[in-house]
This record gives sequence, C-alpha cells and structure tokens, in this order.
Amino acid sequence: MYSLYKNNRGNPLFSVYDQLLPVVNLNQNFDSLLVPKNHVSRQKSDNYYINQNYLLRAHTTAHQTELIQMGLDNFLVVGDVFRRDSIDSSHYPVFHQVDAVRLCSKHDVFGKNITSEHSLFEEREITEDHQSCHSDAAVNFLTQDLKSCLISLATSVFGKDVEWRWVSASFPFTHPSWELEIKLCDKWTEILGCGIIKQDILKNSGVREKVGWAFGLGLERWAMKLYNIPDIRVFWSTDPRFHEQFDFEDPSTPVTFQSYSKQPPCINDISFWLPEEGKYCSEDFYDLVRSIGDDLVEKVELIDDFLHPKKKTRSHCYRITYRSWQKALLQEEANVVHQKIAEAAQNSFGVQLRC
Ligand code: FA5
Ligand code: MG
Repeated sequence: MYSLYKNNRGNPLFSVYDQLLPVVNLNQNFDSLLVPKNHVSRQKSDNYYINQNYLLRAHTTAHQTELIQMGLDNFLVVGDVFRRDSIDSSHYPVFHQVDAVRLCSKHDVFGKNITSEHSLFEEREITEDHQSCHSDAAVNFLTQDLKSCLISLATSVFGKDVEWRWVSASFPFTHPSWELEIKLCDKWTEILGCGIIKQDILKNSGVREKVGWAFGLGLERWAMKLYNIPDIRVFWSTDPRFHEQFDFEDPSTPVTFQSYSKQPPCINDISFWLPEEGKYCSEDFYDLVRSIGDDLVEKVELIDDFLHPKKKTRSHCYRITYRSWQKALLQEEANVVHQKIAEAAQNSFGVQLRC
C-alpha cells in the first residue's frame, strides 16, 4: 500500500489505525453502514453481544464512518474481530482483519485535464454495475483502482503466479461488491470482500463531492497462504515448534511452515432431537463445542438434518473431528470431551440425544 499510494512529497497516503477498541456499538457495526435492521448479520447467533447496545466488533469496517467523519480520505484499520461462525480449517471465532478506505475527488478521477463537463455524479436507475448516483467515469475509475490495488497487494505478498479470481458479492455498505478468491491447498478460498462505498454512507458522514472504495481482508487467511499453514487453529498454538519457525528480525524472510507431524484424528458423531422451532441454532452448538472442546476440535459438520414426517420434529446429526496438534489423541480422551459436549447440549439447549 505504501509503494502504490504516495502523496506528492513521497510520503505514505494511507494512515494506519490499529489501536481502536474492539467494543463497538450497534451504530458503528451496523447502522452507520446501512445494514438493515432485519439483516442476518445482526443475529445473536452470529455475534458476541455484550448487551443491547454493544458487541465485540464483527468486522473492522465498524470504524469506517467514524474515521471518514474525522476527515480522513485514505486509511487502513487493523484489528481483532469476533464472530460466532462455523468451525473448519479456515474459520475461527476470533481473527484479524485489515480494512481500507480510499476517497477520491474529481481531480483524482479526471486528472489535470478536467473540464466542467466531467462529473462524478449522474442520476439514473440503479443496476448491478452502478449505484443510482454515480457516473460511468467514477465507477470505472474506482473499480479499476480498487481491483488493481488488490491484485498488486496479492501478487506482492504471494508471488505473481498465485491463482486468483473475482466473484461478485453483496454487502449492505458497498455497491457493486466483489470477493477475491485464491487457491489455498487446492481449494478456492475467499480472502477479502470489497466494493464501491455506498454514497449515502459518505453523505451521512458529511462528505460531499467525493466517491470511494473500501475493502476488508482476513489476515489469517493471507498468512495461511503465505506460509502454507493448513489450519487456522495453529495461530493460537503456544507450542514453540510453531513460533520458532517465524523467529526472524526481518518479517519478509520467506517461511514455509513445517507441520510438526500431523496427528491422527478421532471422529465422533452426535445426533439429537431439537427443541421447538426458533429455540436452537447450529451456531449455539458450534460455540458450545468450541468452549468445551477448545482447540481439540478441528471441524464440526452438520451431516444430517432430518424432519420427522409425522411428528414434525427435527433432528440434527453433527460429525466432530477431534485432533490435537501436540500428540496423538486417544479415542478414550476424545470420548470424554464428546460426552461433556453431549451433556452440555442437553442442559443448555434442552435437546434430546438420539441413541
Ligand atoms: C466483511 O467482513 C466485510 N466487512 C468486508 C468488506 C469491507 C467488504 C469493506 C466491503 C467493504 P466478510 O464477512 O466476507 O466481509 O469477511 C472478510 C474476510 O474475513 C473474508 O474474506 C475472510 O478472509 C475473513 N473471514 C471471515 N470470517 C472468518 C473466520 N470466521 N475466520 C477467519 N477469517 C474469516
Ligand atoms: Mg465473505
């Protein structure tokens, strides 16, 4: 970002904010970003709410509007974010994001040869490709600037041969929006979301005569690709065999993670009848599995969702993969944890275990 964007004195254009507190209010995390009141991302099942008004930020985008209101045009926000999410090798309930915002005036977009004919704005019907107020020139400039910034970021981190593709996406705060995917262990994996900032966000923040783009990327996923790390849990390992591999003065020293012999897994299934509709969601169960199984749990998959044709009751069957990074886990040890999970699920959610 520093080499691509410099001001005319050669200094970095983007300022970095990495000390912002992770406790934010609903306005920061949702309202100021135009997230509708009934949007799925607000659900209790997806977030760590502290009370009715505060939560642990679910994305670093939560700081976007306060920084724009401070008058900043180009900034990066780095921080820890918290989500009640699915459990697998690329999802963890706490991870790190980098968000970026770049606002451009008509001089940035049209350059020196600007005339009175040039405009960032035009009133028209909204389409898939543009908002209802942006001119083609504004959209084309922002799209090209955003995408080339991100591809040069990705190729400078991963090397020019990295396989990447754009996927169209949707966020309440940008339009149009995209996600960038790269091949990670032979699987297309999303590493960031981005788009053109909705003009209403800028308007509400007191910005006139500027348009902008924003992105938010998941740092662990980038590090997994960069260092060839197959599982997101190892970032939380206290094992010196992990840390010692990164013990260099110069952070750009190339490292390829050497897996300290992957231990064998233990796989246990659990199935239970759910309580009545609306009293249970899978994320509750994932949270509980994580809090009891901690880092012994590598993956939880919903492998069967069954609706009893007559009784209309529903049952879920989950497959839990237990694996330790430190040692070969014994089946009996996994069973103890599994039993605790089963008991806690019965006590906390009133589910009824199936034999
Ligand atoms: C967002 O969080 C948007 N705020 C990004 C954004 C910002 C879009 C600005 C437009 C403008 P998303 O939920 O897709 O989007 O998360 C962004 C990235 O965080 C993902 O691409 C992924 O790299 C990472 N990520 C998401 N969930 C997890 C998780 N549970 N564990 C690890 N990384 C995750
Ligand atoms: Mg996403």
